[in-house]
Amino acid sequence: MGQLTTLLFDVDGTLAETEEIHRQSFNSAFKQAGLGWHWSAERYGELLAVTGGKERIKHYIDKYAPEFEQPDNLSQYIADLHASKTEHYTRTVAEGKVPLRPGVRRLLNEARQAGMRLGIATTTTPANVTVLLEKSLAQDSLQWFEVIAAGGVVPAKKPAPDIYLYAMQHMGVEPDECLAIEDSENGLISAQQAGLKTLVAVSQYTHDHDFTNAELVVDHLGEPDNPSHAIQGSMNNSACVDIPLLKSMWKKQGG
Ligand code: XBP
Ligand code: MG
Repeated sequence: MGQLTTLLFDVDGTLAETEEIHRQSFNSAFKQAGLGWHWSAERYGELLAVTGGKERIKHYIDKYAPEFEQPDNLSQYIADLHASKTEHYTRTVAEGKVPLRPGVRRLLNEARQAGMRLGIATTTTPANVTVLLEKSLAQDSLQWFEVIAAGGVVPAKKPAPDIYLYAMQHMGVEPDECLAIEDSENGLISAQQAGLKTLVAVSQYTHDHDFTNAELVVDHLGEPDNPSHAIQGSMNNSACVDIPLLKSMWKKQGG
């Protein structure tokens, strides 16, 4: 009988409500470039269906900016615009004012104390992960994760399974000893296509996403004084998402 040895965490929307900062950073980059583009929260919620900031900008141009005079080297233009956005984003997060979501720090510490292995599988740019972990979690927290699989290290971003497969390959673990923690429909699809049992903590931009196939969907990972609530599946009488709950969920799903 195997056991649950490894937790794989998504970043944006899962560790912290960072998508709103991404949105503001995109808008700052557009303004700095003299573009009259502004992504409202509503528009951004739609655009999040496309993962990856560069892919998202290209999708926006194709769908919403037909008047945009495309430069000869559009992909370089987008890459430069995205690099500017990443500068805005990392500068904001580096101020250390981005709080982790409820239960994230607690669960990570519980997992470490239980000797579990930790990895990250995210679509976002690596620099965004570094600054969030160092400034919002702990200065040395990059070392807590055996792999930080981020952004363009794989050919296809979520919902493709690539980033989770990459993370497991680099950790030398099999899907049946892992569990993924996500916030979005694309993330759920990616993790499940990689063969992973998945817990979803719904986030600010994913309340209307389809999580039908998720083993457990909660409002957040919870704290003893701020309990989680199951939106789908059962909390097994746990007040918050803790290691025993993850292990029982994992077993129930044929772990
Ligand atoms: C979320 C994403 C990212 C961010 C923006 O990643 O899809 O594209 O929205 O970051 P995840 P970049 O939920 O997998 O962490 O602009 O660096 O892509
Ligand atoms: Mg996410």
